[in-house]
Amino acid sequence: MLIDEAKIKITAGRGGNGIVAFDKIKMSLGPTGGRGGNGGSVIFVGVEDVFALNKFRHKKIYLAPNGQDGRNNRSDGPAGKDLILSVPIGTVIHDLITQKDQEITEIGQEILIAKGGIGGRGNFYFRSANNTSPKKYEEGKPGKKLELKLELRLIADIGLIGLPSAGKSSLLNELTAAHAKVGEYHFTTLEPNLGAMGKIILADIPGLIEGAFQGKGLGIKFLRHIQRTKTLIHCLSLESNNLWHNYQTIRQELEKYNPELIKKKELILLTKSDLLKKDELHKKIKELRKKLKNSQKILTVSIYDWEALEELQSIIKNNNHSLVLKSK
Ligand SMILES: Nc1nc2c(ncn2[C@@H]2O[C@H](COP(=O)(O)OP(=O)(O)OP(=O)(O)O)[C@@H](O)[C@H]2O)c(=O)[nH]1
Ligand SMILES: [Mg+2]
Repeated sequence: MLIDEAKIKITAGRGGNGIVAFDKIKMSLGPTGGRGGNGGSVIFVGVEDVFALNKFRHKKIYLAPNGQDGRNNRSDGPAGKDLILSVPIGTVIHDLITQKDQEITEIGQEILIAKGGIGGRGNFYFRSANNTSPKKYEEGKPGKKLELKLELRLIADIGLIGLPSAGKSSLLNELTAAHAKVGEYHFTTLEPNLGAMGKIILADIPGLIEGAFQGKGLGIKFLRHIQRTKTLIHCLSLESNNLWHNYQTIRQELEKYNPELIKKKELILLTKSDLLKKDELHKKIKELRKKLKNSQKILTVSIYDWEALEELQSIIKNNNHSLVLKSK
């Protein structure tokens, strides 16, 4: 199961206290109390593994270790170790109190999200000409505490969308080395699948239906994964006798979710062309073209038609020079 959203609480470590100490042999040599170590910080780091949010499903509270108190002989207490939490690239870290968002977009990228508290100074640091035996020290400061929502927005170049059973997963499997589950029944795909065509990442999004926006079917929560794609491949099964209606159904759900989605570059892909005779196919394309703006690109494909699959692959490649992932 792909966990793409998690709420967690994190607390950075507290700084250790400074201490009061004096040279034991000769009191007159003065103060020697060291500084407390800094508390550990909480740091997020980007990784390729899209399942990296799964660990937050059960464990919700994360504490970085505290710094230790200062030591005698002017020694500082050891600092608390930073707590490193790995999250998939494409994770938005949302601060639930300040509403501020930060994003992890690259593998290895680090974001210091909660800084550990500073250790307090020991009495060694308070010595002066007037006071050669100070008993003053500072307490360590608390680490930052945050409530966060982590939200994964897959970084795919291309999103495959459409009604259930339009053939999205079958296509993903043909175009990439993915092994997405394919089934005759609706809603075979319950979570987005990813596949790579060279450096181009394709996301197969679970089927949408009319009313998905209100939670019908699997709802629209997976649409967040195509917010960053530049191109959508809208799959329409040629089994249907009303392609235009099917097309509009999906477009409306996209628009209700985010009007920006329907401004994305779109390729209309008529799937399962092997099920129709040539004249039937042409009739359906003609009908659809009448309703669409002329500029709209329509392509037909079947998973049993190698030529069409190759053409689709080359169109995707040629249209995606600017979409190639930086981190790949
Ligand atoms: N004849 C024919 N059948 C196809 C083709 N592509 C997919 N199918 C069949 O259509 C059915 C649905 O395919 P899927 O790939 O699971 O469809 P999907 O769009 O991923 O469906 P959901 O995950 O439920 O949204 C399966 O029985 C496939 O074998 C095709 O090109 N030709
Ligand atoms: Mg599917």
